[in-house]
Amino acid sequence: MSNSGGAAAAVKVVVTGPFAAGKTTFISTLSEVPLFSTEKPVTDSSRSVKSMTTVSMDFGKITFDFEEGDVVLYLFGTPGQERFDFMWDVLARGMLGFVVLVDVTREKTFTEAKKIVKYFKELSDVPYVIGANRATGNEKAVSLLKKKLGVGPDVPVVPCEVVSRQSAKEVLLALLYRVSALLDQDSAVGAFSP
Ligand SMILES: Nc1nc2c(ncn2[C@@H]2O[C@H](COP(=O)(O)OP(=O)(O)OP(=O)(O)O)[C@@H](O)[C@H]2O)c(=O)[nH]1
Ligand SMILES: [Mg+2]
Repeated sequence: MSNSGGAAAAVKVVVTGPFAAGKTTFISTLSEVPLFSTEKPVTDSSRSVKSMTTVSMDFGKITFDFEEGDVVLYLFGTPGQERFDFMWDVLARGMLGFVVLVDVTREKTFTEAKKIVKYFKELSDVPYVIGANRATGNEKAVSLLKKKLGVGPDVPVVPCEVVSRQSAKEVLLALLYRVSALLDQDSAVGAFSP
């Protein structure tokens, strides 16, 4: 990625995935500004999983300091519950890439994750990566997730623990390399700059 002159490039990234995958935690772990979040108490049977859920969006920001210049990522987290999916289209507008987080310890959510991947791919043909959350000690579940999602070898599946900043950063870096490679390839680096 060329970002000469030290000017900051801005990239909009959507963080999506099934209910309780760790999306809000991911953005909160990474963001260098206080997390903007819209969490409300869970009112249906999912309450047994956790008490609060995102109802419209999360927002955070992280800067990567590369030799060529800063790249600022604006992170938009979606709600995980399907009844709030009207927000998915809104949040996806103008995104340059997306992350699909999946909690690998909850196999029941893998089918939902596959649907979400399909939905976002149809919204926009941009690079994406899968963040396999809670992967430590769950290598088998990560393999199963890969199989269930049926994504091609060009889609990175990055094992992570989103409570760790370093680990969460690796997921974003995997995405950023794909976004920048495509932009360089298309000679469309200009689109990267705000
Ligand atoms: N131990 C551990 N706990 C995690 C990790 N990631 C998320 N959690 C916990 O898992 C639960 C779900 O995390 P959230 O970040 O609220 O999930 P979400 O995807 O934003 O959920 P919705 O917005 O309701 O769809 C929370 O209780 C987190 O504290 C992780 O890597 N390790
Ligand atoms: Mg959330």
